[in-house]
Amino acid sequence: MNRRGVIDVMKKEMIAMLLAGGQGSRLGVLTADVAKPAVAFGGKYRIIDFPLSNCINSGIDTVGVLTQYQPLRLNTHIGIGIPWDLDRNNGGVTVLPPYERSNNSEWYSGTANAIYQNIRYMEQYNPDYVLILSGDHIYKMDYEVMLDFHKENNADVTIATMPVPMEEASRFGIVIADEEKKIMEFEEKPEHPRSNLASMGIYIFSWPVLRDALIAMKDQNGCDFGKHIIPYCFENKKRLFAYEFNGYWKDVGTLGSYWEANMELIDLIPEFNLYEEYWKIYTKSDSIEPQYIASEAHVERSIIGEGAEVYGDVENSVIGPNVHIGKGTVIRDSIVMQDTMIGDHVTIDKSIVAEKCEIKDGAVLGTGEEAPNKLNASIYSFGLVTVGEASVIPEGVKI
Ligand code: ADQ
Ligand code: ADP
Repeated sequence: MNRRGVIDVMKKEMIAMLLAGGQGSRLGVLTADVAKPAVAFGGKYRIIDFPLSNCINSGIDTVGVLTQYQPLRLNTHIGIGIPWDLDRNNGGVTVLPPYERSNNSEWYSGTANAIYQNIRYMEQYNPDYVLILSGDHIYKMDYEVMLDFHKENNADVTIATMPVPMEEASRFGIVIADEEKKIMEFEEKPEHPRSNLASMGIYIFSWPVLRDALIAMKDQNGCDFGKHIIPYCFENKKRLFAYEFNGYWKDVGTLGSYWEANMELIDLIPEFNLYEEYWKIYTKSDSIEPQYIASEAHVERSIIGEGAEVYGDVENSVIGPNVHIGKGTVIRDSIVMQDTMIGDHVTIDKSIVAEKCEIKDGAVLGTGEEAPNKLNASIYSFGLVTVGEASVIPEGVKI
């Protein structure tokens, strides 16, 4: 209710701000032309579908998506949010491109700076809480449960955390919490981590606390949550709590982790299950004709997207929509993204082939050699062979 006694229809208890602007340089040729959150995943989805679906499944109906790097495909994918039921006039999904460009840079200067630039977007909903999310994690999480935890602890900031292997801890923000889960220390990507409880880069802030911190730190160069906002909250004696998450969560920031997360989908009892009725992952889907598996084809332990046509052998692989796989071709332990044409008698082993490629007859990808590829800069070879979007691999070439 506002002072005129009118119910404030824009008021939201919690809104989400989804950071989808990172360059994703560690994904190499896969992100040469598309933002990391727009990269295909699991034969049907794009990475951003996971946090967006989590929002809608958690009852959050207002999501701002902060883009910056190569946002075209991301924009087309999100559209007006229909697949996630985020297309209402009240709230819904809003793509927020950078508008205040700092000194000859086209970028938001850091994660928190990106959020700061959209302070008015957040204010219009007069939220009690703001949820900050990353656009490049594969997981299912009920943010509502995290919000309950935040409220029970009367927290100012709640950070979702997960134990990670000690040897990987220095890639993350590291948290030291007491028995009540109150955070005693936080260090962003410490060289010598003293705990293996990692920040998942998912935060709930009580809105006035976030607002003050963003304004106080606004002139900070490259203002970032882990480097500036969280330390600022500490210095100002805010109540920070660690919410421990126990489910599957993967930061698919590297080619290895991206490949692994796809492979984990095809286990008999996958560690990460796409088939749960109560927590659906929604995506933009075109109406594509059914897949066709020819009599000479042989398919084992694989995900095959709609509209795919298979005449060869596919084992332990994730094949996207509208992929053609020719006769006598063998695909093993690989990811092939949508609209790729694979000719006859091709071998693809432990490789990632991006969208719209053409792999001509007799080509061999992934012969186990680790030599750098000299053929074309859009192809990487280091254990995993990676072929960038719209590449053409000529007949008989070995990579
Ligand atoms: P990082 O993984 O290094 O650390 P960061 O590069 O800050 O994450 O990116 C977070 C998210 O924001 C990504 O989804 C990225 O795409 C996006 N992004 C990056 N810069 C952006 C910008 N300027 N505008 C819009 N979006 C942007 C963070 C935390 C760590 C934590 C890990 C967990 O800082 O403490 O451990 O996430 O993965
Ligand atoms: P990665 O670390 O693989 O590149 P991220 O998605 O985490 O992937 O994106 C962070 C990347 O985004 C940084 O490595 C950096 O290259 C780029 N980036 C983010 N903000 C800026 C900025 N203000 N100016 C230039 N590059 C930026």
